[in-house]
Amino acid sequence: SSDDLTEIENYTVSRFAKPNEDYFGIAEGKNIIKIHLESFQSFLIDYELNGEEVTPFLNSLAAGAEDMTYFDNFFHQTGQGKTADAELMLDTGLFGLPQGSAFVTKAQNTYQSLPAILNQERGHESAVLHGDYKSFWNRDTMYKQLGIDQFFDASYYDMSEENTVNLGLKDKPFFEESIPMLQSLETPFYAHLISLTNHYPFNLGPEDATIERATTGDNTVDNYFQTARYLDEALEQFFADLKASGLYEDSVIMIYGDHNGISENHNRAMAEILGTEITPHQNAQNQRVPLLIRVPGMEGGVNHTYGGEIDVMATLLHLQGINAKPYVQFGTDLFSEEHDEIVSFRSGDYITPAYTSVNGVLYDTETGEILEPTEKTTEIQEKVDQQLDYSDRVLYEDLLRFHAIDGFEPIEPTDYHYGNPNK
Ligand code: GP9
Ligand code: MN
Repeated sequence: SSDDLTEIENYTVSRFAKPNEDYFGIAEGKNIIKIHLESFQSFLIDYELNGEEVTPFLNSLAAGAEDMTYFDNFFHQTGQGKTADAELMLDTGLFGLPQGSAFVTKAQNTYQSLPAILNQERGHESAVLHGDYKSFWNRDTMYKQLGIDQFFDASYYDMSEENTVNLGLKDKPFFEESIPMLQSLETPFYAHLISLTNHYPFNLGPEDATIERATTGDNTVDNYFQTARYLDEALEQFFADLKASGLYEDSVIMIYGDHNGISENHNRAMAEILGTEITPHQNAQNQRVPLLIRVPGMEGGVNHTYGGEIDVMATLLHLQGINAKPYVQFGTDLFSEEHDEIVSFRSGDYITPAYTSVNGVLYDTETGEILEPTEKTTEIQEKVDQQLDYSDRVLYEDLLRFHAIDGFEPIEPTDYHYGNPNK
């Protein structure tokens, strides 16, 4: 009911983290190029396999090249919806559901999404680019609900057999063929490129493999390094192409890993890879995924702030000089002094700079030592439960229907069409 909305709105307003003055509006009117690194975990950054860097290009970015800011304590917060949950969090500031995927079951809801806000407040044209067909994961329906202007799906790409592996289009042709599509957008634009090759089962033909497989004997883990390297090379070429096309200079570039690629079923092999036993505490640490942001005019470097996918929307809004406060969303700006460093996992587990909680067992985040609960940690757990519960209620009760925001026009899904005119 609208009373529920009022309660939740009071909560999001009270939790609002006010923008950092140094960065508020620093990217106003700039393009945003958002790059989704499929199944990419942060342990790959600076990891050496047989003395060789796996992802040399991403490593250079993580070290501050191209003025990138690298968040090395950033976590995915996805549930069963995986990719779709990551997309949902980044574009709405709402958590995925405890079961199933909101992209499938809540694709008729009302949303007040990042692409729509950017469009209305700053004139951004929004686009998603991805090498699978549009109905996969119900994207075509959900994207209309999110107000995404253009959806360049597989029908816009060369999907010939030599161009595809795992779930769809290979990353190299994907990024290469995406350049003219980006150039066709009105500026400023908000473009979301979703990579695909680094996806389970991480197959890659010998013609594309430029690093040896690992040798743990676990196929999934052993393959993972080859597809991660392939993605790294695709990305390096994409940066070069963005520069050559003139799109690079005036764009915010944001890169993120959507979720883990290696599940707990592979703990034995992962222990060998990381040289440490995969305890529940260690497994929680392994849910780090990279977040890198390059903002023209902002100096790069490593930022150790704890945060997660839910925080990206508020961060991007503030960089554009749009106050996140009126929106019912559950993240806080990563650059804000008041940013909340409690990272809620979808399971109700959590991680903070001091504590890691898994299945009700409390650990010291730094050392992994088991700790006794305190008043403080009970309070953190309550906050985590509250946040997830409120977010779920927004989705289950479709509460944003009742949420009027001054100056924000509700999204009209029938205004959006994704047919490829050339097909
Ligand atoms: C589907 C792709 C993968 O197009 O984005 O989804 P996932 O299996 O990672 O949820
Ligand atoms: Mn995914």
